Amino acid sequence: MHPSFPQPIYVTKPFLPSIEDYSLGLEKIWANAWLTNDGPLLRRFVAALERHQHTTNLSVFTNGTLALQLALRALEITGEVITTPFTFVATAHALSLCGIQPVFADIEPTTYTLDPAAVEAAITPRTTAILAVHVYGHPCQLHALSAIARRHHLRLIYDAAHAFGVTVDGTPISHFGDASMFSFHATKLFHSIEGGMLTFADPALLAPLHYLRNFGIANEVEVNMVGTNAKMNEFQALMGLLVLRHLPDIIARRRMLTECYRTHLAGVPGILLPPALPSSIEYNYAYLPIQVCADDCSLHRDALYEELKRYNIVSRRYFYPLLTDMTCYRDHPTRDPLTVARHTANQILCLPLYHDLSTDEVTAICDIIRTLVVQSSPVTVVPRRRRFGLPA
Ligand code: T4K
Repeated sequence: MHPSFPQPIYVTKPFLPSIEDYSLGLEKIWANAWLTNDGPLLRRFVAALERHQHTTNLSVFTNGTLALQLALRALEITGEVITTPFTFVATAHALSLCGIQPVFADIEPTTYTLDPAAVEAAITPRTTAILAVHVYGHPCQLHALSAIARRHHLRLIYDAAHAFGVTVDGTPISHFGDASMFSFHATKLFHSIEGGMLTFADPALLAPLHYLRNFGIANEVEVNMVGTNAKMNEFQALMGLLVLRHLPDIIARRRMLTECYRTHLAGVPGILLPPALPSSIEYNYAYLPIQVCADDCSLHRDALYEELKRYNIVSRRYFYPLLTDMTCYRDHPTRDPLTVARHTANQILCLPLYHDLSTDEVTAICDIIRTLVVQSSPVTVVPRRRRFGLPA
């Protein structure tokens, strides 16, 4: 049997540039004595992001959640917004905090993104927008969602928290929809410690977003609108600038580790990986989700999650429970039975994936999973028909 890891292997670990490079940047911050409020590093970071994203229609914020709230404010979204229950809670919280009612619709079984048919079925006269999530960096059905939005005169906003670096037919994913929010949190493949970015189709949003993230201040004596404090500081911008330089290496490394997982988990009964994305999509390998199908291997996802912890492997059940099962959304009226989302949330498990992870560690994690699945089989596997009281 494989020994447990001496140190915890977490689901993720932030990529860190060299401490020498960060220290050089700190010296500049010290010399400038300018720590936040549109400082020189922030401006350089924005310029670098504009080059990377091929657009000047972007704005950066102190985190992704505030960025999303301010996108909703700038686009003047009200009423009901259709979104997914299979996401991090911040997606729905951004709506709720803006006084908007989230309406949850079901997802697709392979990419786990919103099912366009479910979105269309959820539209009511109060619907004003769709807030779709490129969960794990998997692009949503961009064309189908955009057609629905056009047909019903709805805004289309993407929570692209996981999707930095993804392109579709060579176009950065930030170019789709009315606005997209990217999270630069430390747990993301690209990060600025904390941070967020909005990209948007209408250049007229640049000015209101600029005001909204800085209390609505226009100048020393003018406050244009009720804004908040969502500014990114110089330390965050410095980290973002340095990590951005390494992005191609980061993605290449994650791709290699993902392929290693795919090779070593192939044929393990009951362990499913999402199918590879079409070649038109340049993926960022943001997460390594597997589905644990107890019907095929007898080991329930939660048992595997607990067993892995005994080996010091700290996987995560992103995104379980469904938002609709959380206390704060439990009493929320939901018309859709959310069959696929519920099934997925009960089977999903995200395995460790980060730059510093070695292929030996990936191989060991896969060996441990294979052993656990095989070990559990003779004791607990009950043929499906017997479990349901049917003759074998
Ligand atoms: N929309 C979506 C779809 C999102 O996934 C998120 C954030 C947002 C919106 C909101 O964006 P932000 O406002 O956060 O920019 C983490 C992150 O905190 C959160 O940003 C992220 N999604 C979510 C999916 O994951 P937790 O509660 O799982 O984080 P935590 O602290 O348990 O960290 C996970 C693992 O990462 C730890 O086990 C160890 C490792 N870790 C973490 C940190 C913070 C490190 O090794 N070093 C670190 O500094 O939420």
